[in-house]
Amino acid sequence: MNLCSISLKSGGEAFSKGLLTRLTLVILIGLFTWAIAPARAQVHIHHQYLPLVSLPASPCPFNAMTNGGFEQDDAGWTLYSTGTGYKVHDLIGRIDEGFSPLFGVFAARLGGYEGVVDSIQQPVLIPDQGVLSYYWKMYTYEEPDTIYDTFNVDLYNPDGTQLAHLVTHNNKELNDIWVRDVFDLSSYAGQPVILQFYSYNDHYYWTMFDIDEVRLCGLED
Ligand SMILES: [Ca+2]
Repeated sequence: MNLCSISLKSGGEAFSKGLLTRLTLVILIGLFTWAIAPARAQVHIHHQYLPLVSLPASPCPFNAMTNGGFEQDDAGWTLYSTGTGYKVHDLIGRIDEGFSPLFGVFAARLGGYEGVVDSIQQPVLIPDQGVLSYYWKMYTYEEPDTIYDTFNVDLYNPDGTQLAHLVTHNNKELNDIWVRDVFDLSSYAGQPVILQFYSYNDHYYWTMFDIDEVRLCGLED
C-alpha cells in the first residue's frame, strides 16, 4: 500500500471510542485523498489505496483461531522476543498495562524497542473457504520518508518452512490508524499451518505494531 504521503495523526484512544468517530475518519481520509488526487496523478503515484477501516461486522460462523482477540491473554499464542534488559517486554496484554486494543481489553503489540525482533505465532488448520483478517495499527517515531522498521505476516508449514508471505508493512504507512488486512486463504484449505506476526525494529528510533481481532473464518468440517 502506498500511503506514505498522507500524514494523518489521530489519538489512538479517541479513535477507538466509537463507530461514529471511525466513520468520520474514513470520510475525512476519503475527502482528503479525493481533493489531492489530481495533483498526485502528475507526480508519478500509480496506486493509492485507502485503508479499510470498519467494524468486523461480517459473519464468522466458524473462526479457526484460538483467542484471536487476545481477551484470554496469551492463550493459544507462542510469544518470542529478542528484547533483553530494559527491552524485555510483554507482547500481549491489557489496556491498564499500556496495550491499545481496538476491541475488548486485551491486544497484542510487537515492536516499540530499538534493535528488537518480536513475534507471535499460532498453529491453525486452514478451513474450507478460509479468510484471514486482522486489524493492525502502526505507531512510529521514525522519519516518514524511508523504510526502517517492518511488520510481516507469514504462513509456515509445521516443519518450519515458509508456506506463504502474506504482507510486509512498515514505518512509512499511516501513523496511529487501525487498518484491516484481509487475505483469501481458501487455496490452503485443509492444511495445518503456523500463522506468524513478526516485527523488526532497526537500531535507531522505534516503531510499534498493534494487532487485534485476528480471525480465520471459514466452513467447519
Ligand atoms: Ca482485543
